[in-house]
Amino acid sequence: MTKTLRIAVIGAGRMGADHIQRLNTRIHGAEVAAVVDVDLARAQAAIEGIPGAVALADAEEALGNGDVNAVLIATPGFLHEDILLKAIAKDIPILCEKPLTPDAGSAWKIVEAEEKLGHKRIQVGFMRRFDAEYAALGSVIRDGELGELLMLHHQHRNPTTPAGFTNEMLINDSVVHEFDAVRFFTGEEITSVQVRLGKATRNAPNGQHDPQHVLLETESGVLADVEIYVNAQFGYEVATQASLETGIVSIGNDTGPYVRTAGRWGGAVAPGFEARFGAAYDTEIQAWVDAALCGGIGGPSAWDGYATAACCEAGIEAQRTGGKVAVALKPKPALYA
Ligand code: ISE
Repeated sequence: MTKTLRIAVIGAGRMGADHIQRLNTRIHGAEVAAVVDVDLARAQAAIEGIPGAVALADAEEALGNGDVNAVLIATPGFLHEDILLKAIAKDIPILCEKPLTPDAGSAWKIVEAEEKLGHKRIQVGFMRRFDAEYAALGSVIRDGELGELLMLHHQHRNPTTPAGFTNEMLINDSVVHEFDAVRFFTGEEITSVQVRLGKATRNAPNGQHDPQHVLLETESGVLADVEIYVNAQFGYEVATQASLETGIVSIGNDTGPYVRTAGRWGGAVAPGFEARFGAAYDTEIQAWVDAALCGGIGGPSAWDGYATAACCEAGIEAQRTGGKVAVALKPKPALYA
């Protein structure tokens, strides 16, 4: 059994750089062996100070490197399919940032390829499942101490969007997290998605309608709404309020410390997802490494990636048509039962 994961990190952008830093400083049992980026200078900058790591411009070359025995994919979602299929063919542990792929057809190809392998190799980067408050709310719901879960209300706010962030990405790059969160909290699949476009901010770039209101329904009829607002200017905020039969539970609103001083009171607003979910990312990546060293995965699977991709596809149609769009899922393969 491998004692150390020697990881090729594909993509040295914002998320990739954050993972490289965490792998190099805080994660046990893993090392960065290679960093791949189409911008070779960016890959070279990312490996500075990491002994034995190489910088490459081609993912296939990294996967063929004898020193690499695992891969972390942190490129934009539309580039995932090709790298995933190549990594599955190598039968090595894979951590794939969300979305697995942006649409159901390509995500299903990944599920089929992994099913053919006969064991799970892909963990999908839904880090919120590893956030302490998310985990606590999940336990409250599962334990049933406040009765049945009836509704979920989500607020997902980003300060601004990077260049190239399309209107569709509000759904398949941002709300994809809530698709997974709703499935995580309810233990059910999502059956329909509706998107309403109301009054838009003047701070959104051309082509983006922001904010949007997304309404989901699950198998047992739990309703979940999401305010996705990605040019909210003030900071990064991800919060959820759950309505149960005998109580209301809120998470994600308060970031300590809470200060009272001359003329003002209050807490802090996180500037971005690295700060808000830093601890969750650390826990997520350590869980992946620990499980991968034992031949498994330690979090959301390719099925979760496929099911959320199907929600994204429905969400984008709903964005376009304004209608309520059913989520069509193929039967779940036995590997993910
Ligand atoms: C980004 O890719 C993330 O994953 C963040 O968690 C999310 O808040 C943001 O909207 C996405 O663009």
